[in-house]
Amino acid sequence: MYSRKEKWMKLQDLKHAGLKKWIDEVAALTKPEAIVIADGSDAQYQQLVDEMVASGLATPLNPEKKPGSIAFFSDPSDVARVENRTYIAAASKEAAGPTNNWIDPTELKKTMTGLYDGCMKGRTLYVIPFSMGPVGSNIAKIGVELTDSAYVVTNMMIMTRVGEKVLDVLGSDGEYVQCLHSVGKPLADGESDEGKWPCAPIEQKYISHFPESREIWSYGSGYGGNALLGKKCLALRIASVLAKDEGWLAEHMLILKITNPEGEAKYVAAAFPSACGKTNLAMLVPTIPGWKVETIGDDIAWMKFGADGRLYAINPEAGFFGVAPGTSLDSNPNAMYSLEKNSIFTNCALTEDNDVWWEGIGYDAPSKLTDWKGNEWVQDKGNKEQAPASHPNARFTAPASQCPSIAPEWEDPKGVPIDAILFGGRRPHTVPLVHQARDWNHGVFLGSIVGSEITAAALDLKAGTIRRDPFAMLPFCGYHMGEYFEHWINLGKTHDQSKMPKIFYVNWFRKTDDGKWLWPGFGENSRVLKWVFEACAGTAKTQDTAIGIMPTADAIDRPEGVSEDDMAELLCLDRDGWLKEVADIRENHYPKFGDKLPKELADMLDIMENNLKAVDASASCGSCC
Ligand code: OXD
Ligand code: MN
Repeated sequence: MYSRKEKWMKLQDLKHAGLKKWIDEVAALTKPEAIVIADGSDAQYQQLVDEMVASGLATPLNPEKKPGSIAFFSDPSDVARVENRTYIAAASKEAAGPTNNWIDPTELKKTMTGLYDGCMKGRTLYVIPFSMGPVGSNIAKIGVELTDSAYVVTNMMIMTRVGEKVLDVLGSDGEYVQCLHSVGKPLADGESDEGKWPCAPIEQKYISHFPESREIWSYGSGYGGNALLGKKCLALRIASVLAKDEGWLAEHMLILKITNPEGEAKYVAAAFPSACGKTNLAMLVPTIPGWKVETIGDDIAWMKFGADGRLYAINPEAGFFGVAPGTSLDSNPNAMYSLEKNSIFTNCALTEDNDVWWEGIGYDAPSKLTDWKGNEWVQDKGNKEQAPASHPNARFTAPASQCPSIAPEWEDPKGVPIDAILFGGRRPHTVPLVHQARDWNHGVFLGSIVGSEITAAALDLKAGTIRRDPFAMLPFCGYHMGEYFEHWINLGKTHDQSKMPKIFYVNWFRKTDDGKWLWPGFGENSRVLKWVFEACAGTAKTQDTAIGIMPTADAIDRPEGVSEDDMAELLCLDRDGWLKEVADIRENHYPKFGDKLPKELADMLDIMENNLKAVDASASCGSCC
């Protein structure tokens, strides 16, 4: 047993007795044919790639167009995170809260142990020691993922710091988060999954988190957030529990650095629900002369208080797992340059000369393509019903170090001091381009009411309705969301608020009544970031309003194509719209959290309502709303 691939580090070389024991237990249960320890070396990465290419699972891309890169095509049923099969198996249902799926942990472990039994027969068990955050940073955490997917190993090698350097920090008894993963679908005797993307049927998929024991067990999916367990599972769901217990924050936030023409820099963290352009904002190219934006991270921020009372953030990841469709040299040139080489593409379309193509890449499809399902695909521009060539959730996995806008300090182990936190979502009406919270609790209130418009009918919601996603954490909080709000409120009570980040709510997605965008977005969002910068520096032109601090009408430079009237509409106080918002929060949103809703937030809602009612209805926003 375990005789294959002996040239890599061996099990007996591991110094950590607890880790060795766990690997032995998992191997005894899952019965792999071999065990390989991921050492993080280029040679091992290349060997895994070569094996996946040889088996037909990976397609090598044209070395002249995408050097060092490969493409994968998943099973058509395994294309995204599966929220309805994602569980927070806390000791009680109450601890998981009303917004998470829950199964009793003992029962869930029993079910999953049954599924794991023998599931790796004929396959290799890979051991991936990884660090979320720069190795050795006091904000970083170590995890070890055991998986039977080489696709997962290569993606984890880009997305996290993997290998011997991590084992060195772990030493002989260091703490780590156990992450167990199998693609599922055990092989029958004599069967091989060469070239196939194995996965289990939906009812056998489980993405399970055991917050008390800090364990992750994932079964049945090989895709993204279900399988790369350092990302959403560890860095958000488990880390949010650690953060609550240890007094810090694990958030679904990008981190960027903005520098003014005088060379002064501020650091901004920003939370938006999925598919609201976090990667684009993190890599924005400013349109205002003299200003510079650099990237620290595009998806997750871990923030801890420093000795000076400020909140310091690291990006726990080392790569980008970005949505490909819509990414182009226009929408996000820095992402396009990041993925030029050494990248992994999943479910993109393939050109005849082995390059990738996706909808919204910025140029027409070449005459013939292979779509993500492996079928020949010829673009039919007149046909709006034509199925896309790449899956809408097709992804690129690219090293962050290849991003031209990456900030030199992106791997600073002590993190960067955060000056501003932004919340936002897709809100075609009501919510202005930007407003600022009056204080910390008001900021927590703004985070708690984040929502985004459903653009196409999804789940049980009708298109056009607002799906609340507080702090953009609803799918990612590992405990009761009411307690999560409380944790944020408590940080404001126990720390010097004058040193804490200022909090803002932004909305790039305002539309006119006939459905046109009021704000151009993308690089032009730098104009809003400039106002945020000035608000942090105390130099912004501001006015106090019923909903918080807002820019004066002339405070934000107008981009080309945005008229004075458009700007007035973007910055108006829509009294009636906000009163409807208050009613929706009161009736439909806050009651979900029951008696765990902090009183401070209920009070904020009352204050906002009273403020709005005191506004003269006829004078609230002239004719624009
Ligand atoms: C992601 C998400 O993939 O938020 O980052 O869904
Ligand atoms: Mn995300």
